[in-house]
Amino acid sequence: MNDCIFCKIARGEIPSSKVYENEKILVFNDIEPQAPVHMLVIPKKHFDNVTECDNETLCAMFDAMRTAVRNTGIDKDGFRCVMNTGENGGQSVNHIHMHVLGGRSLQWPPG
Ligand code: DGP
Repeated sequence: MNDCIFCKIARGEIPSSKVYENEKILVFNDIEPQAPVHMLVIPKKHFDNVTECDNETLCAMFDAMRTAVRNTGIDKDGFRCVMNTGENGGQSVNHIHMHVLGGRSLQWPPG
């Protein structure tokens, strides 16, 4: 067992506000929401970041994301998916995760 915070969330050792879950993937609400809807999509298996994750898992993440955006209704007006990666990318939790933001108009480019 490792000390990764998202592994602990995936194992249910730390509570989370779940949006969607299947055998491989968990979607839960971000603890510091930056938009009315701000979800995180993670694989239950640990990968540090997108460069280390296998294609099958990435596909499962995108599949779960599509279900989650439909379930929350943000698919209608649009949303944004972001994977912050590494130091320059602003990744603070080293367990691959996809931010899914929606429910308001989002600015571009990010800072
Ligand atoms: P990033 O900076 O891209 O690595 O994003 C990490 C996100 O994870 C950040 O938006 C806050 C969120 N986060 C960190 N710890 C927790 C937690 O314990 N629970 C939940 N729900 N979100 C967390």
